[in-house]
Amino acid sequence: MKLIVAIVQDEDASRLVGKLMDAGFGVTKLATTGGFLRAGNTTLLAGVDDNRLDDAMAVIEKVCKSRKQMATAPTSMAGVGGASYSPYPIEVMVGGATVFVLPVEQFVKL
Ligand code: 2BA
Repeated sequence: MKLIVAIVQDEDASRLVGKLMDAGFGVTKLATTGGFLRAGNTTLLAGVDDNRLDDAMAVIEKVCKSRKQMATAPTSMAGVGGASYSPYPIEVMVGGATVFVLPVEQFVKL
């Protein structure tokens, strides 16, 4: 078994959860925040059997779109009291999905 950790954009999250559930996968949805943009995104946890990993990845790839996002990103100059922010908006291309696949040592429901 594998654990898929997929960081996706909020806009894609509900549809992706629906499609994964329709395909028979169990999913947990977490509200998360990206470290660079400091904006909300969504992290999905899905435990999948090894022989269904490719199916789950295909669903994620189909649903998640890359988008340009304007952001006032933190600069590397740390000011008093924390990171400072550039006054100029920058354009970044945000995935798709950032996906980690981890081996699962044990899966139990108690
Ligand atoms: P954020 O950290 O808010 O990053 C949003 C987007 O900003 C990134 O999109 C990338 O296009 C850009 N970006 C990030 N760091 C940058 C930098 N130092 N300089 C210039 N541009 C930068 P994605 O790469 O698609 O990442 C989307 C979200 O996935 C990230 O949101 C973060 O929450 C997560 N993520 C990405 N890589 C990760 C990693 N190695 N470990 C954990 N989470 C990760």
